[in-house]
Amino acid sequence: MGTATTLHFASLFTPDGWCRDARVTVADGLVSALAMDTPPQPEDERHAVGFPGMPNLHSHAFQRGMAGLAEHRGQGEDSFWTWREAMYRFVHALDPDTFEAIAALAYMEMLEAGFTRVGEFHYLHNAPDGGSYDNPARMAGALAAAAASTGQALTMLPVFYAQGGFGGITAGAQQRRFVTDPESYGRLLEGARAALAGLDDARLGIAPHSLRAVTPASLREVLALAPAVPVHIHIAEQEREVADCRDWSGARPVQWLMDNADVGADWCLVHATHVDRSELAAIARSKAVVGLCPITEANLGDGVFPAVEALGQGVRFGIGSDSNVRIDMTEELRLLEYGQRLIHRRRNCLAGSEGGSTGRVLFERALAGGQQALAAPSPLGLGSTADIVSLNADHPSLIGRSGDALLDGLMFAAGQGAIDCVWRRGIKWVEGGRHRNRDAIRARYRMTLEGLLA
Ligand code: NGQ
Ligand code: ZN
Repeated sequence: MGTATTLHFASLFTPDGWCRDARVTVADGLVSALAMDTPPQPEDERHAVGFPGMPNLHSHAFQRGMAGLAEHRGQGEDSFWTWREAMYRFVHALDPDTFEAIAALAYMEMLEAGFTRVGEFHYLHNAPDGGSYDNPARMAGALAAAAASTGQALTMLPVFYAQGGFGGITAGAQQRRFVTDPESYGRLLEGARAALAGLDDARLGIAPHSLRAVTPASLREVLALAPAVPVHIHIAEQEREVADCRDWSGARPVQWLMDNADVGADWCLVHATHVDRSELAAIARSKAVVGLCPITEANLGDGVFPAVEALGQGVRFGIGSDSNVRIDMTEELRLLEYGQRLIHRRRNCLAGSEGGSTGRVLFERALAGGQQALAAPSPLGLGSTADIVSLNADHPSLIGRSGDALLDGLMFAAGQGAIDCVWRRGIKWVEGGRHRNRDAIRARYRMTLEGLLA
């Protein structure tokens, strides 16, 4: 047993609400005692405001390396689909080493942003010629290494990708690094499990890429390979995808999924942007989590998720940084609310009942949804990993605030700049807003990008 340390927070936000004078004792990375209304003891490390780290339920870490590189007009109209072409070109150049260097930067920035677990929707499995690496989980291993060197907790979601589009269209040359069949996918899962074996708090799930990329039969086979683990899928992100799904099946994507798979609380429907009322009701009944990625959905021109209707129906949600064009927890939640304000021309759209704080509702819902979707330990529970964020209470946008007004101030005024320390499994990886390995991780990233973009 290592020695225990105790953190004292004048204000601590927990899933049960705000607590004053909270002492959190951490032993071997886990919360071993929690006491409220207790003044600080001389040996305590003192902080003003703390809250649980936020899960980031959807990331493609490598896309951090192309952030901002697809913001100029091409020929004709730019869209999600033209962005995807640029992404495919970038992906082609990556190898295990460059992949790891980019992921390390992304995972470090996630910690600095207050994200203490990432759901990595990982599909870059194969070598550039489309053949499997000697170890089929070679690239998954690179992600595990990035998680280890940054302290980030990882829920690895190896992706199953079988076809280029609805109706059995063969995957194109640009997609060959993603493709497996159900049998080789089974080996990949085994390899990924081995890659995670030495990593603290890692979880493994599965991820059929999208209804576009799987056949009904292969989807069933893959779901049967790994029962009782998180299942993540991209769904109904683009209007063209909805139209193609209807042409193929007669049903909208979410409707098709609900009719053809046993969608329950272990599922995460990523985006689910284009859903109608009955689809929202079905998602609510299923207890599945919707994985919202507001910054990426804005960047890619996907559309706006009907969040007011969804929350009204009791749909669960979490947030993800997806393309990692920006890595900012507060910005994701703020943009989720602002999209609704712009559409409905009202304020505090997602605050719930009268008197509700928008910052608090967004924060606590995303915390619960992210935890569920990533099979994460309960935030700040006894015996859970000590994954905690503290704020710099001297930030101008936080001065004089207490309780929910701190979350409103963080989300709408201060932004990520107010984050002071981040503990992951009891280790203070971020202090004064800086990750302890920032210089080395940035230096490696710089060399990597200079090589890739040369
Ligand atoms: C992805 N990203 O897998 O990275 C996708 C693009 C696709 C988003 N959907 C590729 N945001 O969906 O076919
Ligand atoms: Zn995605």
